[in-house]
Amino acid sequence: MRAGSKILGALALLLAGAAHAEDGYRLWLRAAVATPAAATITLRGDTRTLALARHELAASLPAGANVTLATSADPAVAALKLPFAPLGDEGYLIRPVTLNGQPTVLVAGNSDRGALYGAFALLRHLATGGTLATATLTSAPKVKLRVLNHWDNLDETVERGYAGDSLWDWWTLLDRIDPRYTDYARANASIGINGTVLNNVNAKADSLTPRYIAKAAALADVFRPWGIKVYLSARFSAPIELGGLKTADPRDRQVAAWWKAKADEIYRAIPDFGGFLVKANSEGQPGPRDYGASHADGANMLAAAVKPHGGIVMWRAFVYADTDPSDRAKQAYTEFKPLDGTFADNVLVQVKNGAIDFQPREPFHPLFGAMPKTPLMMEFQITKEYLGFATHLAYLGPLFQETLASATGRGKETVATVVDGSSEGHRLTGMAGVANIGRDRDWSGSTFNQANWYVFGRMAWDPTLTAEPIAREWAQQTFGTDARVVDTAVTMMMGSREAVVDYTGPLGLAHLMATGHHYGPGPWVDDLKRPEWNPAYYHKADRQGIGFDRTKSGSDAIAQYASPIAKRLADPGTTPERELLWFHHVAWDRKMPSGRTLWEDLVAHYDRGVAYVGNMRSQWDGVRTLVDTERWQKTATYLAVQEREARWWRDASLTYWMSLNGRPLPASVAAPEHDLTWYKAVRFNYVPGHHD
Ligand code: BDP
Repeated sequence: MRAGSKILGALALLLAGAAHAEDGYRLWLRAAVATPAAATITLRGDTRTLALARHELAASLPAGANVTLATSADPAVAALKLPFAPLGDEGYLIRPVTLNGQPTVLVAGNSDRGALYGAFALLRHLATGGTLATATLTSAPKVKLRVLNHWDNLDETVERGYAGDSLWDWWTLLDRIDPRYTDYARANASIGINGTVLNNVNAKADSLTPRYIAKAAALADVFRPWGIKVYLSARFSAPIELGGLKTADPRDRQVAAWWKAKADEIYRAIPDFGGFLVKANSEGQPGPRDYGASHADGANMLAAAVKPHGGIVMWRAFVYADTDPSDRAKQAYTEFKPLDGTFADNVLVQVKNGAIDFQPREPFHPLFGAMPKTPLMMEFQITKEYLGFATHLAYLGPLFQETLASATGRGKETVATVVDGSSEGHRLTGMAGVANIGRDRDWSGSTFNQANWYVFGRMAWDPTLTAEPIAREWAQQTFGTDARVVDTAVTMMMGSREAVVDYTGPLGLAHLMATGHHYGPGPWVDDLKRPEWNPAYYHKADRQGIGFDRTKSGSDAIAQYASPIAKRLADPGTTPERELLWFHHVAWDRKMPSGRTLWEDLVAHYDRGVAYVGNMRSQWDGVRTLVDTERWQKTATYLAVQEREARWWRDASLTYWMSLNGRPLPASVAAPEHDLTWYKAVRFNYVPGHHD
């Protein structure tokens, strides 16, 4: 190579480095001092996890800091008689102490994982304006299993994924361990996530073959020191597909023996394998109901297979059938509630936050609180299938908080106290989030989407945390502590989910998006083969009114809630306005608390949603010079997309509602840009996240 081209090569590398410098790869883990190693970090103990914790601290602690990483088993630490008991397996304690005559900040847990979480907590404390002198922190997770669900396929596509291909390069795995696997584990550990389901709930049996078990084991080896266990989605018919059996009936001895042998095989490769996640008898997936057996029969058979190894089964309650003519919102409860008390003690039933499907707003799922003898695991969707994919800015903290804080109507119980087990004294507890992570450089498709991964982890650790402070700590770690940027980001984020509700389905409307890929509006769709796949099924709009009557005169879904809640929901006047059309069919002319008619209010919501996005754009413009160019620009571009699409949603929806109700728009409201035929004709192919 000639000298000139060498220099050019070096320059290209440098530029590539610079181009990558602020591309979002580093997520919220950006704090790093100019002179690492200037701090004194003492390790009391010799594990890989403690070494990782030291490495984290070494990269970020200010010069002169003196920190000790330890577990409570260390004799010198034990001698301090600190309150370790309440920390459990994974909690941490941070405080200034004197150890061996030296002042130091102790970061410790009962396990090395606790110490690792403590190290990240200390860094978070420092990155959000705290000092070492004020570093007195204690925390233990309220939820035991804090798990990401990857809907990743073996062909490396991601169902409902909007951040590129799967992070798992299944094809090269085992030979090649992508450094991103480590970076992924590190990011998860920093927010307390301790499990990951590697493959799609719409599972292929191939994931359970020796070839793929070996690949999963390679990932488990990378994740283990970060405190993360691997789980697999299991296809219920695998004994037929892989084992050559004639049936997958869970009551069949050979079937149970096949699963037991399969579990033994997995545990030989992955000794700390977490267990199975199962989607059964839902949207065409096989399951025990195919044989007249119950969901509990299926779950318990798998649970018996993993039990000797300490594994668990997460059995999803997301079921609805085209053979069942009842309200889709009722079906999971109808099927699962009678099974309460029949599940093995290593089974969790995983319930989506709402009774339909991850809509921008749903009332909390009536199963929460209704199955006291069964640990119910929360399932949130972090990927924004219904909230604008990766391009729309929608911070999900308020959605998660709204669900978790919902009172179930049984004494002081809330969804959070059901999920964290405190209501019924369950020790096995869990929260799952459908991941928004892919191979994009910024992991989640946009900088602000990273906040949804972040807030999921933080709320899984403690479901009583609230959205705003988490948004703030995320923004401080992601953009730096300049208050102008942080305040702007937090203000934008906090109203952003409500804006999506406003421009896609205000006042309790839901499931109005286009078919299959779910991109954009399609409230007029009414010709799909399953009734409950049609938006028209959900809004039931006609000339007189709009909304789904779920009271006694309708599907009576409200009877699935505890009586104080059911009572409140029985009357449109006492139903929270934001859920009105979820529970009631309401006349367009109904007088609303605002003094306007329902129709006028509906229009106002659509307009408010669009205006909010416009506002976010101008707020973001205001911090242009304060945020690095690459992240600023991508966000600005996506906000422009969002504004265009918010208007599209608003215009298409209003045009359609007007075609049904024959009402004019209120005075001074902007007319939709096109007519209904135009909106109906809009078609898209090759939409991300949809691979049919
Ligand atoms: C829906 C998705 C579909 C998933 C399903 C599920 O559209 O892709 O397979 O939920 O959760 O939200 O099983």
